[in-house]
Amino acid sequence: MKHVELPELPYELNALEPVISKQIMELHWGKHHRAYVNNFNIAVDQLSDAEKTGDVEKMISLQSALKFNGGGHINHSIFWNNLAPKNSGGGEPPAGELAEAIKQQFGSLEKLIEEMSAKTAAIQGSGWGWLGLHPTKKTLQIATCTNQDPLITQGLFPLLGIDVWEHAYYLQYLNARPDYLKAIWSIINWTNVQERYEMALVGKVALTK
Ligand code: MN3
Repeated sequence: MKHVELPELPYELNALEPVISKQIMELHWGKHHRAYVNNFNIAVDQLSDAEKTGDVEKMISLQSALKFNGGGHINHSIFWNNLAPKNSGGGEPPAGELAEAIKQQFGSLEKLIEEMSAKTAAIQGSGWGWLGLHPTKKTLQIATCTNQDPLITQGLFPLLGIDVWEHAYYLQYLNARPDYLKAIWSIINWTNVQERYEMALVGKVALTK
């Protein structure tokens, strides 16, 4: 049974060039994200079978596959919408409430970018850099997660995620993760981040918008 599905991309595979190549998108969305979706669905079916037979050990053994593949699906679903082609608003600075909050808490958008890039570049191994919202303090926070752990595991609502698994950049940027992190800001869809911010402020987490 299909519990989750691979979302359509909101743009063409080559639309993020030259920052992210068509080939990376074909593999990243078409193969990697598809694998997280398929493997999550398989694990949920297995969990359902284990529940029916009361197989507690099996249920426990499925937890890491559920977290890894479910997290992979959630993170990438957000990521695709966090990006936009340069001719469709990519890189245009945020406006409204989000812009105000960034200015108040970080001093400027440039400062936020600097801090988030540095922390994300420093992730050991594979993971994600995030701008999140603390659900009760309503403050913006920069955080990092390893593997495919979703940001909610750190108690924050995800607003903007940057994938620093090697599959996200290696074909173009080789080992130069900081170069990828410098380039990606020119295709960030701040309108999407602003929408996610407004929803997060009222306690909602959107995955596919
Ligand atoms: Mn990825």
